[in-house]
Amino acid sequence: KEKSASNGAVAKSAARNVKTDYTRWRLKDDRGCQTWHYLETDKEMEAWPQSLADKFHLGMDLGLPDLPPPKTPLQAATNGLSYFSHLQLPPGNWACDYGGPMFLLPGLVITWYVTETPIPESHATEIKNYLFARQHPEDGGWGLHIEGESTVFGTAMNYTTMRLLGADPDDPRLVKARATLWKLGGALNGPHWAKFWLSVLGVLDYDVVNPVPPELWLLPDWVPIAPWRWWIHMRQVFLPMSYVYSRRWSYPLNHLTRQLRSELLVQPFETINFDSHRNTISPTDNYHPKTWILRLLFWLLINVWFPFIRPASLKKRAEDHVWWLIEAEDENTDFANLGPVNGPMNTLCAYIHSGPDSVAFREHIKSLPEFLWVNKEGMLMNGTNGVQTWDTAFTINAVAAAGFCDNPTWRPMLVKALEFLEDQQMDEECRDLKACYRQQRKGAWGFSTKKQGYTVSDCTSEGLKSVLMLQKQHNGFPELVSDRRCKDAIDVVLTMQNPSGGCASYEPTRGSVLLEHLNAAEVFGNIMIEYDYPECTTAVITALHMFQKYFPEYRADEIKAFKGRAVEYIRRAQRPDGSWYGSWGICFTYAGMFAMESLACGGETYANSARVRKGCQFFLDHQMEDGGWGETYRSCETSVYHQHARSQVVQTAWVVIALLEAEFPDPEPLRKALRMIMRRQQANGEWLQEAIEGVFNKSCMISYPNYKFIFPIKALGLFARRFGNEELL
Ligand code: LAN
Repeated sequence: KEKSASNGAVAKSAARNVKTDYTRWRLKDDRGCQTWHYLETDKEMEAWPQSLADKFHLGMDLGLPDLPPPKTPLQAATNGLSYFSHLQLPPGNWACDYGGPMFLLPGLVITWYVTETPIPESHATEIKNYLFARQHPEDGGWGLHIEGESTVFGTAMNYTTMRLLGADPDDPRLVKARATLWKLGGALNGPHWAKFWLSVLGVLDYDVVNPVPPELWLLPDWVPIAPWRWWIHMRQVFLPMSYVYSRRWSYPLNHLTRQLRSELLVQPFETINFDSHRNTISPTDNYHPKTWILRLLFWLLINVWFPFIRPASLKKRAEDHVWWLIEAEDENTDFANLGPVNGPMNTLCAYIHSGPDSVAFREHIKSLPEFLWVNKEGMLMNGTNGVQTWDTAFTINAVAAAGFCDNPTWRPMLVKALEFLEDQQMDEECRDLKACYRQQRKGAWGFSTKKQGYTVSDCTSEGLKSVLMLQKQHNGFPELVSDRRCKDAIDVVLTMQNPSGGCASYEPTRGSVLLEHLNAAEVFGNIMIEYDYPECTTAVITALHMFQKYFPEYRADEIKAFKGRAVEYIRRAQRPDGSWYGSWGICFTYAGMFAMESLACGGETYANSARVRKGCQFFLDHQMEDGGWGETYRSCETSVYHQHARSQVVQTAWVVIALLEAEFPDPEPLRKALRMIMRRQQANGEWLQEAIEGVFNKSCMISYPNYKFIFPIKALGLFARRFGNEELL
């Protein structure tokens, strides 16, 4: 089946392997809505010069001068901030490459392809470049995320993406990818989401897709498995997926998709019994194997419910209701949508339901580029439409911790950041809040933008904290966010506590943990419901704590009770070895930092708490030779601390912050850690990218490139304020 690549093919693919002219890319930031533009003409280039931030994100030299070599922690923090301040964008926020997951671009490119949306040459070229750059050199495959080993999901989907964008199947890199895919059993061994997208494309048959019945949305709310109880990302993906599945919509077969059938499958398409492959999956992809209950449910749906019981009228009602919910999501997010999976899927639904000329479809096509990002390797898809509010709030927090807020040098930067946060606070509820199962949002901040409009417990808390830090803790900042709006934020936060005392991400937990038995996605863990997270809970505790200082009267009893229960949850969440498991950053070093902050808020420190001492000991036991800390993403997958071969600047900063929050008395281990952080700093103040920092759903990693600035600055600053700004180097 395989043709060996002739030299001709190599030459051909090398010729195709062009790069765009990187001096022509620009990042536009319109109130946080970030899009990359490729300027075609010199006139445009003149009118819109490339900024330092553009150059930084594109991996170009900024030409910034060397700074005076730092000797003290505050000098190092100043140099770091001086570099980082150049990356602030005009509306006041910071942006970054928010890549990591390798299953996002395929959904977007398949959607573009099947809706026959023209793809700009610049984009097609750089997406291919990115995927080539991220192909594993040993086997030519792709994983679930950039650091993960090759999987069917990653390899089948990104291979397909390459082909849709015009890559040559004889290109030796594609030949290699194919060989790996076949070794893993081909596309039939892919997880649910791969089978879904490839059926949409017309490369697989819908019989291979485990059922996604839209009628689940008609279940009364009291039913324990009703979708409104699921974690928001699952139900908002399930929603459009159920619509497309129910319509069994697929793209008409053409030459390319026929070719893809033979490239992705290890046996001829015509000979395959697709239904018998619904549950086949490669071990590389099977992080969360399906339960027998789920398999039984699927079997009953396929063999009993769909063919014999379900009336056509019910199918129609379900589809209509699902479409109503999709429209509501589109309107409530101004077509930004919750995330990078339901964004393209809702686009496809608009196309199927209302056609290529509909307003909805066209608005979607305009919004989708907000997920795209350009870095030195090419174009990728971000995990959200940006990290605007989150990184901006954290930056203010770090600058404040370092005691830099009163320094006039940083004033304009901080005022801009405050202006951004002011602009991004949500000021009205969404339409049909109850019927769409949405959480209260007036007064909230989200992770990315107000336009996306989803409340997140810790983003609201971090947003509020940074506003209070500037407006209340320091003089001379404009009062942009009124007291009323601060109270609105607290009103939202007060809706977010679980009976356990902990806080989840977007909403309080709505369903039983037993729902995890219905996790059909295979590649992720803990996706079906919200859980308590030490990270989110801490952000809430610290926000309430700070708020009470300035508004001691407002809902005082509720806040006190909330805080007490939340700190109690943090205590309970500590594991016997003294650590806390992190769900959004890698991993124990991340959660430990938050937990220590919570305990400090509850008055517990090294001097008076065995719990805190145990937490500190856990960290000390893992300090590396060079003074740093480093753990790999395996910690997240396995819930066991996995030491990295090399210490990591970001994780080291997290631990330093944790130990300082704990009031760990001995400065020596901290000095050692900070020396390591200072030695890694470049002469221009920058820190270089190291291993990936973030995670979701236990198995998928995601980049937080700004953390390498934010957390070292905070750690250096906090140390100096506690132990003095002594010379460390
Ligand atoms: C995020 C990013 C931010 C993150 C924090 C605020 C850090 C966290 O404390 C709460 C949860 C939240 C908001 C979060 C949830 C899940 C997201 C949106 C992501 C990890 C970014 C990408 C991920 C999303 C689910 C990716 C799409 C994948 C699916 C499985 C649908």
